[in-house]
Amino acid sequence: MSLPDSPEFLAGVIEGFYGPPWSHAERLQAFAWLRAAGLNTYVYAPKDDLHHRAHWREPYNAEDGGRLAALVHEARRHGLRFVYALSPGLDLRPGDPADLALLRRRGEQLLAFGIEHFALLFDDIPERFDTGSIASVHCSTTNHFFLWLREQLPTVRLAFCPTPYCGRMAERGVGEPGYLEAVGRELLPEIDVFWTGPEIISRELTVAHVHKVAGKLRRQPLIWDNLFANDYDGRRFFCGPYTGRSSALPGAVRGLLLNPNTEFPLNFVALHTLGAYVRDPAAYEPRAAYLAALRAWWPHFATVGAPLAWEDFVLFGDCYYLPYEDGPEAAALFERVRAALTAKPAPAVRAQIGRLRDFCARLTELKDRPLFYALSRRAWELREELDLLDRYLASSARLVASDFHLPGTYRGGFVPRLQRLLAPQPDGGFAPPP
Ligand code: GDL
Repeated sequence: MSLPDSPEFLAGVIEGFYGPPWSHAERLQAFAWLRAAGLNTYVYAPKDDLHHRAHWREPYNAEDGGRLAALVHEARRHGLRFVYALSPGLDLRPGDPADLALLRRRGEQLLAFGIEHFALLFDDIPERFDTGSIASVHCSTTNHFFLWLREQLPTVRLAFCPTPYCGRMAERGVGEPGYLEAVGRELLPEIDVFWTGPEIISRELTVAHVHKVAGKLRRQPLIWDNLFANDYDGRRFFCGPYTGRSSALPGAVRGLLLNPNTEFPLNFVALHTLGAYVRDPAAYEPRAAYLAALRAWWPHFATVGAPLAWEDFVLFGDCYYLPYEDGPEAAALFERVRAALTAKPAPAVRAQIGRLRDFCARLTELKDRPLFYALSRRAWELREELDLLDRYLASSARLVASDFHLPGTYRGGFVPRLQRLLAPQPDGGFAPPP
């Protein structure tokens, strides 16, 4: 049985997003945060690292290889499991002995760097094999790699990411119908299988859901959790608590790995609340864990000027909570502002807006410059909106102009115009607005 306190249970981070990979220094910082949060695993899988995906056949040159070997060494020093993932699916030639040899050549070099735990990922790839079953090709490639690795290193571990990696994809027959059942039959039972839950970004993960997929896969899944991923929306980031996961989940899976915000500095709360959840899922209380993690993160918000206010920080964090949920203070502010629009003037609401707007502006004073750079565009945008609302609430007119919010520059651009062409409907579909 997998238990969170067993070294076999993987809990930590998968650097598995699109966009700029973390730097070496950020990964070292990630190791320190993982250790402080009581987590045990880091998975190297940055989608846009050429050696991981587009150029998966290419071994590292001496300089890059040296840096990776140093990273592996540091992970071990921090007591962490280092997992190296390869994504050969973009252009893998099914059953081609030359490709299998190239895969082994990558494995050889990575083993020489001290890596003992691997993954092969087949997510987000074109569905274009015209011969035979795609699931069988993925399973036989992975089985081949695993058996070869095990000859080199008997204790090696390997994980596999299927092409349909969430409930919705499996229902739609992504990859091919019956893909998961084929994995259950054909993938060697020692190999772990990644799963993101009912959705790519799963609001909830229940034991019932996981049992159902475990039945198909014939093993407990290894959760690749995209709750905090923000690569799909450059305007957002997520610093709310790990939540929506049943307290019995850790007993039903082989591990929980967060694929978090692309901007490394924004992941403090994600990692620390995952740590609190894994330590004691039954006692875990998301809001309390959030506030405790914010407290621990607060020193990073020291400024070169007067200190920022803790209450403003909590409200700011609540504005960037979770994909499906604003934090309670942001949700309350939203309702107050909405009500004030038709009941002007609203001095109390304006005062709160003003404080949050000033907090955003003063982030420029952060001593932690990488943190400020990660926040700056989002905080700028929030500040702009608050400023416009404040101007509106300050006037008794129904129509208010602002010299700082002008057509063309403000909310301008091709993408926002495209976005207005189709409006989301209450049932989840899209249609042109009336
Ligand atoms: C995905 C990708 C992941 C990406 C995430 C969020 C998996 C298995 N793959 O589908 O790389 O970061 O969505 O956009 O989750």
